[in-house]
Amino acid sequence: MSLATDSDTICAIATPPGRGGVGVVRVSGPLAKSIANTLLHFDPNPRHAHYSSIYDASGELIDQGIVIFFPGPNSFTGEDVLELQGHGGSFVLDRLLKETVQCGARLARPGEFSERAFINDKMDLTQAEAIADLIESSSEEAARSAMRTLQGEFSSLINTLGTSITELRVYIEASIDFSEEEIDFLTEGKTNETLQGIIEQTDAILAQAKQGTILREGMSVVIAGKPNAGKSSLLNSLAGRDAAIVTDIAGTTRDTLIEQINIDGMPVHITDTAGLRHSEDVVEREGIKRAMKAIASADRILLLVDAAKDPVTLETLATYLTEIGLETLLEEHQLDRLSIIYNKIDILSETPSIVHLHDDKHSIVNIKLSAKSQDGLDLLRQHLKDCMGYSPSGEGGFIARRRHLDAMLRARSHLVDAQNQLLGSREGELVAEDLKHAHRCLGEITGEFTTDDLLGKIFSSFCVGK
Ligand SMILES: Nc1nc2c(ncn2[C@@H]2O[C@H](COP(=O)(O)OP(=O)(O)O)[C@@H](O)[C@H]2O)c(=O)[nH]1
Ligand SMILES: [Mg+2]
Repeated sequence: MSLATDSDTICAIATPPGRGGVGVVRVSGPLAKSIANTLLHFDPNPRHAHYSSIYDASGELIDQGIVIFFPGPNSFTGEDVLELQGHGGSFVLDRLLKETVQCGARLARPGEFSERAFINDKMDLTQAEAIADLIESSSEEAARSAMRTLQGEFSSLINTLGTSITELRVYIEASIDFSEEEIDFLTEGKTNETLQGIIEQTDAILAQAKQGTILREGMSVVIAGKPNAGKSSLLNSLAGRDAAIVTDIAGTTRDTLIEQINIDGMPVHITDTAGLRHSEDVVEREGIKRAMKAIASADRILLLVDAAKDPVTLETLATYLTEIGLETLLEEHQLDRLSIIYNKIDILSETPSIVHLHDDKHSIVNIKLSAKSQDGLDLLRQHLKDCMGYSPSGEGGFIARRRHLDAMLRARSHLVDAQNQLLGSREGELVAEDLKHAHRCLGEITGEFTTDDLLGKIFSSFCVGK
């Protein structure tokens, strides 16, 4: 770790902007104690909740509230920390903040309190990230999982894996020194067995981490199709409220509209779009442009069609997509993101179903439902979970980020390289080298090995005051 904490004292309003019952100003650094003296006119006891008046430099009363002083290292950041819990009005809090700056503190950057906690070894990087993820979690399941990561469950799995890798490397390096025995030792099955066990352990953590990233990032779904197919009705049914306007007038929806829902804890961002058709109307054309943009980036595209009017099949799909301007979906792998939804089966008195439409090149899921009567919506919900490979874990899941997955995948590929060396060339030194790389990748996850750039990127996405 090369990043060092500076000796500045930092301050920030830790509560959200606006009015609230209580508002908190947080101060961390060497001046925290003298700031307390100046603002409170007395020396607070460590970790004691004082009900106190808070004054400005001229002695005028600014506010009254609870103040707590945490001497380092037993504080959130590991430094001296002062918390001023005043009344939650923006002018009061601004004045408190200004006074702390007058006393020599500077305004904290986003995430700077957490960054200091990390640098002072109060928590590792996954735990610091979990704080931000807990604050931003968009479902109960996500919040629970973030809490587990914050408790260190993810880090402890990574650390255990790292220890196993190091032990194997040390064992291999020790035997390299006895070169006559090296061959015997590398050919005996035990080394490979241990390595195989480590790879399997990595896969198990990877599978859990993948669930964790779904919980954190959620799934983006876009509902697309011709005007009047029932797109807005489907959005409303999934959201459980009348979010979008539904009429039988084609072209009602002209802008994209996003609703956040969750399916068994999986956060889903659903976008309703303007109906796709040729239009001379400027507003509608802009809406269609926005729809295209949403379609381009979605995890899943639901092509909604009126079952009675447009029973699209695999044979007619290409023509149909071209007709509504979605021919780009015919390009390589784009159809993998598409599901065809037959809506309005209530009119045809059909029952809901889910089938795969096959030809020699494609297999596309086809769901029959009714957005109006809500029959078949459960099939759609299950299908969306299946698309992401989401399986709610109940107990024991933890939150993870894409960055963690990337690092784990790189670690895994070094482990596989090590195994290939072991079974192929049998060069002990090369095996040890691969194991070292694998360990390094795991260290990036917990922050044992990181660059200042990466840390800057991670902490700057936090909120101010955290
Ligand atoms: N019978 C029936 N009508 C539906 C269904 N879904 C939507 N509609 C009707 O189709 C019309 C267009 O619906 P809307 O959701 O605005 O379609 P959009 O233009 O694709 O957003 C409205 O009159 C809806 O009430 C359905 O499942 N069954
Ligand atoms: Mg609509």
